[in-house]
Amino acid sequence: MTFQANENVAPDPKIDYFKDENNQYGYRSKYHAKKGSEKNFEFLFAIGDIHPLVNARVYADQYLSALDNYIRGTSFQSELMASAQVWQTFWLHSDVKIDGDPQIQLCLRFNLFELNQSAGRDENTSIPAKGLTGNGYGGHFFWDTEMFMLAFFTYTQPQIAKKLLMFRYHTLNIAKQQASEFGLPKGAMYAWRTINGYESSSYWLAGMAQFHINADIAFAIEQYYTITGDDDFLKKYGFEIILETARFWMQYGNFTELDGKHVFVINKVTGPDEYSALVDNNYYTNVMAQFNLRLAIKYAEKFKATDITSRLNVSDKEIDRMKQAAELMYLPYDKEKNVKLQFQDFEQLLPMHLDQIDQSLFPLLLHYHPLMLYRYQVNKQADTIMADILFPKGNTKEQLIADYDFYEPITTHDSSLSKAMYAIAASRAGKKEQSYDFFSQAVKTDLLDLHHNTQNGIHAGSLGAAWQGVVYGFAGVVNNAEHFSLEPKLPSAWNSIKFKLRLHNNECLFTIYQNEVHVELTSGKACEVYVYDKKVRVTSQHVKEVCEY
Ligand code: IFM
Repeated sequence: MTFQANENVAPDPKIDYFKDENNQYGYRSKYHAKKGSEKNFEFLFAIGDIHPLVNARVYADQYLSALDNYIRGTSFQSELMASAQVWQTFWLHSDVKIDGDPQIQLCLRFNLFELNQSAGRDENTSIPAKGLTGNGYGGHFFWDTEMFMLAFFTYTQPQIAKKLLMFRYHTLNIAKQQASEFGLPKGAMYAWRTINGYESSSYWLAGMAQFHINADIAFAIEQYYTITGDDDFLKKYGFEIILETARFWMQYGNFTELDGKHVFVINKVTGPDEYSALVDNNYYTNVMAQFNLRLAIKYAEKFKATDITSRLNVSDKEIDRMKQAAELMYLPYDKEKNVKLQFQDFEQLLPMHLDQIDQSLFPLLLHYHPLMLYRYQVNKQADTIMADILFPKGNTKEQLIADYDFYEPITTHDSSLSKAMYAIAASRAGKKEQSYDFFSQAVKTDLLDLHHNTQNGIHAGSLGAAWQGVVYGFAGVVNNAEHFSLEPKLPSAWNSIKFKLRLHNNECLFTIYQNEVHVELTSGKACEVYVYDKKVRVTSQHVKEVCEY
């Protein structure tokens, strides 16, 4: 869509059109307003994208006539008040207050503001990786939405989370078409980067091959369902996506013999880390695919013999195959080091000593050819560590520490999505100072332009990841739990963190101090909150319960 604003209806010769140093087009026009004077502006919109979800001509007509009617019936003052109201409601439910760190507080609020601004709300759009602030990544949507930003919406404004997931539902047919054109008879293959459902990666090796996007979407649906209990969504839309993405893994992966065992493998994929590509059995991808398959199995059993499973042609035989694949999923692991391997042959790659590389050569992607980087044990961003964060159950603290100590020294954090994830992992591993350092760099990414490229747009995923850093990291909220469950580890310099979260029909206000958690029910009837192994029950609204830890 192009947009233009003219003064006084007729194009004004005084308007100064320009192209700035970042190749962005714009115009300036100065207007000296005298108190009490009036000025008219005309806004022109041109919508010209070919979008399978939107008929541009119909959309433009409808949009412009609705806008026209709307503008005639409103005034600047009433718009200002309505906007203030929207933002007041937003902050009431979604603010995070940090007592004891004003700079981080400012950055965090900036991040939450940008997240809220950027989220699509019409089911035909998601959240671009650069929000609505720049033309970096061509306005495309990635896994950034489901894995880094959506949790914030799901826990605080689930109605927006649902709209974002509906974008994936409306593009499911395109994902199925892509799988079929690719040569897979069944399943859905979501685009790694897209604006309209179709794959837009130009560099398929590091783009399209990031098939984990399929399981990331399934993961986000499960998170939405666990937190909201929205049965209607699951039955009508969510299960179908979970099933079709699970079918993709059954087509792309295969059973084989490896190290003397019968296993299910997923070869030739690119994991989250973009300093490696087209690998066999990426740990993150396989563990997410396993989760995706188990979700499909769980809900196929829940909906067995209903019109839902018959509409989707689910058979017992298909579900049995999925069970075998999930059970036999190959997860590369070095027994001696007690470390999960990023992918099957990761240890055969050359070592890279990041501390011996000159600082001027970072980010490495701007100084080395990808094929050079792919030969080394070096990470652009959190990869296996993400799996540890998402699936903490069954992982001992020793295992987490072993993974952290293995991957942290070889990670450059050249992707802005990395540091907040390492902040969470460090917090859980008991490395308080490192956790705070990583978090504070993640949260300041855009306001302080730490990657020196905010002129191309904010790093929306990083903004959402910073929220996770506070909530999952320092407050220690256990993600996807059926009850509120917290294991706080507050930075020493902070007095408290305060935020609200929703779970089903309850909303609670949590205030976390160094040794106490205060909980207040702000809407709903009653709920249980676990703080480490202690349980408190909140039964009346606005009555504070205190739990020491
Ligand atoms: O999705 C990310 C990816 O993980 C790293 N490169 C940038 C993409 C868009 O933010």
